[in-house]
Amino acid sequence: MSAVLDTHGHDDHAHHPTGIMRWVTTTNHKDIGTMYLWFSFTMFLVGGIMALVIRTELFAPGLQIVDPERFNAMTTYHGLIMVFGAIMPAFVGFANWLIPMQIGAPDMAFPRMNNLSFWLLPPAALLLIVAQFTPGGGAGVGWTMYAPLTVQAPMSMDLTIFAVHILGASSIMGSINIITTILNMRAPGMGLMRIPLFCWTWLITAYLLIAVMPVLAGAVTMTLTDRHFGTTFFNAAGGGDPVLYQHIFWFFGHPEVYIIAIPAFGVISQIIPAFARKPLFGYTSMVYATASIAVLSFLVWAHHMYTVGMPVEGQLYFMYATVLIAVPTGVKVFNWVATMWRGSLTFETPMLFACGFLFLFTMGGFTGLVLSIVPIDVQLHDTYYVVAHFHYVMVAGALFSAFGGIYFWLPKWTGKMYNETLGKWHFWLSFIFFNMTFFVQHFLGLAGMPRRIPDYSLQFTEFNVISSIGAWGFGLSQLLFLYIVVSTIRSGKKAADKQWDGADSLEWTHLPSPPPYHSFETPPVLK
Ligand code: CA
Ligand code: CU1
Repeated sequence: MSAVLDTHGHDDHAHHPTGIMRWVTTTNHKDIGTMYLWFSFTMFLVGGIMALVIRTELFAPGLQIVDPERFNAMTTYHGLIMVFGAIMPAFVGFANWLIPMQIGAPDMAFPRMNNLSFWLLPPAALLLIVAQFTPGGGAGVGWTMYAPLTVQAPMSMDLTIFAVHILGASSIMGSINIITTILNMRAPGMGLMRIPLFCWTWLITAYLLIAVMPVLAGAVTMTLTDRHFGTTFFNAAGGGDPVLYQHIFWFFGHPEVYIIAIPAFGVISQIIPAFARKPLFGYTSMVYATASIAVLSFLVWAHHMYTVGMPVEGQLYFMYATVLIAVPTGVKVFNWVATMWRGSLTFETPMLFACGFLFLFTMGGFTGLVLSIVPIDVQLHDTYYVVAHFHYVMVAGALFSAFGGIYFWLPKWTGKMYNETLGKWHFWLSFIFFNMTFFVQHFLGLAGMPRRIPDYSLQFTEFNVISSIGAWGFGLSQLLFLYIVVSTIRSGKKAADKQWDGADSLEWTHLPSPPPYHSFETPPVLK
């Protein structure tokens, strides 16, 4: 008998689970990364269907397909599912796949905890979906779950609170894993200022998550005790204050925006150098700019609540602090453009998504600046302008970055090459339909159409029709993405040994020495 016995005397090979049990019990960072990415895509479709319910109702004034309660539940769970189920897990998937490979570690620091981090997600997602079908329907409280409405919401609110707790626990465990891996498991000789920028962005994001997820947990726990245990944290009649909820929520909520955006910055910072055939411009300033954005993100939360009746000094402080974030963000955009400057640019699908990101995310940043100005925000607060703004940040920012990253690393992950023509189709369809959906919403907001409303006045009809057609186009375009990925896995052509000429920030692991500065030493030349 030649079986390999492990330290407990077990036959290692005999106990290797196969089939579904392989995925349930896996501690391999690549398996877990893959599961995160597929989970994320599934939630993207679920949240997307909810978005299409919203946009279909808004195709015409008057009520056609859903009642107002259902509509409000749709906006709520669309937001929660997209933020916590689709975007965040997508970037944790990238972290699992890339961080160990980029720093030369055999796996994540705590592989079993890594497994648990992932497997907490499906039950939480299930709670958010099942909430729609509980007595009273989904809670139409908005993804921000503002008090005092949450205190009166139906029992689905309790499912939602439990889901948020589970998601938070998962994020915190994932963050502990990422921080420990990056700080302790780098290849010998690899200083922190030599790790690929994607690792830096996740290191910073993980600290943000550990700082703010407990704050969100606190906010929803106080909501829970207000609902069931007679406390009055958010009830003025008992000495509490509903505005307190908003302060706590946005102390989590604003850093959350950067928890989503910063790993997206990391992916873009890996893609652009590869297709410009130049090292990343200003690596050090990128690291410091990212860290500054993270620190500033804790100091601006009340720009979401200018209209609650805060003193003008408070409004001024939060306005100036918010505007300050444009400085490090400008540094990053400058560095990305400078990386492209005089490079030998080519525009394969990952680069198209990176450029789409750069253009549209910057636009979302500018409308954010517009909203940071108090007198303007007082006019635009809770209008479709805000909806347009944050969808430029979330969809054209985070989602386009994730698409770019998937096309960029798919050859490495699967050993197969996707269909470049179809990839470009996916980009252009997404780009055009995204703008068709959301650009017009700026005009709706400026004209005064409120957000989270199932019906609207006649004068808003034309732009809503355009937006709804755009949304269906965008949604259907994502089926093309699914087809591209599945057909790559099943029948894609074999990828080149060094796809993107080895500039995918992972190739250094074939070398005997630690990775060169900026991911690669000499700019690779395309044949
Ligand atoms: Ca309607
Ligand atoms: Cu904010």
